[in-house]
Amino acid sequence: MVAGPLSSGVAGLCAETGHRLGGSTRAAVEDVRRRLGQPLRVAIAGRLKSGKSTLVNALIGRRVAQTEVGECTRLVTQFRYGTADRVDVVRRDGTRVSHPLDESGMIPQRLNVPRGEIGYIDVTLTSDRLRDLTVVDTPGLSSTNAPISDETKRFLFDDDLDPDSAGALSGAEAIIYVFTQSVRADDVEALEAFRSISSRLSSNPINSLGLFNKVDKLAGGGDPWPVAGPLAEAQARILRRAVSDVVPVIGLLAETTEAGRLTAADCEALRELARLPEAERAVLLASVDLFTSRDCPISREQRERLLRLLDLYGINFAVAALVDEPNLATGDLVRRLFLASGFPRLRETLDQAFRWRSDAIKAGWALSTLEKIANHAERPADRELLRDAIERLIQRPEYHRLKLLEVAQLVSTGAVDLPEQMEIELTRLALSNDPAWILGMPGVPAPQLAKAALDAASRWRAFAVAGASPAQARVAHVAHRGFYLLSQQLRGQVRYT
Ligand SMILES: Nc1nc2c(ncn2[C@@H]2O[C@H](COP(=O)(O)OP(=O)(O)OP(=O)(O)O)[C@@H](O)[C@H]2O)c(=O)[nH]1
Ligand SMILES: [Mg+2]
Repeated sequence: MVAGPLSSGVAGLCAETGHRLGGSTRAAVEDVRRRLGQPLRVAIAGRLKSGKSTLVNALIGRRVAQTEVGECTRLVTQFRYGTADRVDVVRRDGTRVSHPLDESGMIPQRLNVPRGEIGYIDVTLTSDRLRDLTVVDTPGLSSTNAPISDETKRFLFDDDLDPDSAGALSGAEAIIYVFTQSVRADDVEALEAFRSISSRLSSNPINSLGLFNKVDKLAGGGDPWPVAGPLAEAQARILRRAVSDVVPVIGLLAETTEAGRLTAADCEALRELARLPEAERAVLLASVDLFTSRDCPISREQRERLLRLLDLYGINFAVAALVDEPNLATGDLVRRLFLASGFPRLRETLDQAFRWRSDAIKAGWALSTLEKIANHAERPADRELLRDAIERLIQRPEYHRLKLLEVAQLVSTGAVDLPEQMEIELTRLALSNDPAWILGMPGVPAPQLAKAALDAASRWRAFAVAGASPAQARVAHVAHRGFYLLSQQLRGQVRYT
C-alpha cells in the first residue's frame, strides 16, 4: 500500500534515526517502521448475527468467513494478504496449526484445537482486495442486557491474551460497527468499550464508521431505501459522538454479488420467476413462507438457495428487473443487485475518508509509540536523538492535523465540552481535507473559502481568549491554528507534501 504523507514522514524518521540507535531501541523503532508500511486494518464489530462475517466476505470479494454456523463465528479472525491461501489457528501460547480452506473455499468448520487454547485465527488469502486492507472479524456482542458477552470480553480485555492476539485486535486503525434497525443504548456502550481498546495503541481513534445493515428487512419486500436513508441520518445524529457516519447497506446482496455467488442456474430460476403470470408471481413473492411453500415450476431446493443468496427483497428486486427487461444480461443483473446493496457508498467511504484519516491515525500511533520508546530507551543519547527527531517532525505544518485529531477526540468523547456548532466545525476540520466540505460551502471558489477559513480562525481565537475554560482554550488554540493553516493552504502559501 502507498503510505500517506504523514506516515511516510514518520517512516523516514525511523529510517534516519534507526541505524544510530542501540540494540533493543533500534529493533523497536524498526518494528514501528514495519507497521507503518502495513495495510489499513479494519475491525468489524457488532451484535450477534448482525451480519459481520457477511460484510467481511463482501469486502474481501470471496466467501471465506462462515456465516451462521461453525465454531469460528465465536473467534477473532484476521484476514490479510498472503502468497498462499492458508488458515492458521494461533494458540494463546503463540504456536500455530495450519489448515487449508475447506472444499467450498471457506474456513473449515472444525479446527481441531481445543476452543480454550485458541487465541485467534489468522487467515492469509491471495485476494488482491487484501493488498491494502486487513480485515478483523470479531465475535458478536451479546444481544442481552450485558453490552459485551463474556466470550468477547475474554478476547478484548483478557490480560493473559498473548501479545499477537492483543496486537491483532488493538492494532485496528478503523472500526466498522454493524447494527440493524434501531440503535440501542447498549450498542453505544459496546461501541465505546470497543473503541477504548483500540485507543490503547492508536492515539487518535476518530476512526469508527456505523453500518446500518439488513435494510432490506425494513420494508417487507418493498423498496427499503426511502425509509433507510432518513433512518440512517437519524442514527448518525444519535451516534454523532461515536461514529463519523452511518452507511445503510444490504450486506447479503453485497456478499452475493462481490463474491460471484449467483450461478447461471440461479439466474435462470430468476428469469423463470419473471415469466410467471403476474398474479401468481405476486402471491409467491409476498412472503418467505409463501415463496417456499407454494407450488411453483422451480424446485423448492432452488428457491431456498435463492433465499439464502438474496433473501426476499433481493429476489423481488431481481425479478422486477427481469420483468422490465427480459433480455437483461446476467452480468448487468448482478451489477444492479450490487448497486442496490448500497455497498458502493461504503467502499467510497473506506477508500477515501478512512484511508486519508488512517494516514493521520497511523502517524499518530507511530509517533506516540516512538515517544514511549524514547522514554524507555536505555542510552540517554538514544533518548535525545529520538525526542529531537520527533520534535522537529511535529513542528511541520502538515503535522498539525495530528493535534486536530487529538482535540477533536477530546471533544467527541465529551472530555471537553464545546457549543454544538463549534464541535461540528472542529470535527469537520479534523476529519477532512476538503476545504469546501469543512466550511460547509460547496462549490465556492478558493479565495472566498480562504476568507471563510480566516474568519473561522478569528472566531476560535476570540473564543479562546474570552469566555473559554482552560481546557476549552487549549482546544480552541489548536482549532485556530488549524483554520489559519487552512486559509494559507487555500492561498497556496503552504505546500503540503
Ligand atoms: N436479509 C439479510 N440477511 C443478511 C444480511 N446480512 C447478513 N444476513 C444474514 O444474517 C445471518 C447472520 O449473518 P453473519 O454474517 O453470520 O452475522 P455475524 O454478525 O457474523 O454473526 P455472528 O458471528 O454469529 O455474531 C446470515 O444468515 C446472513 O446471510 C442482509 O443485509 N440482509
Ligand atoms: Mg460472524
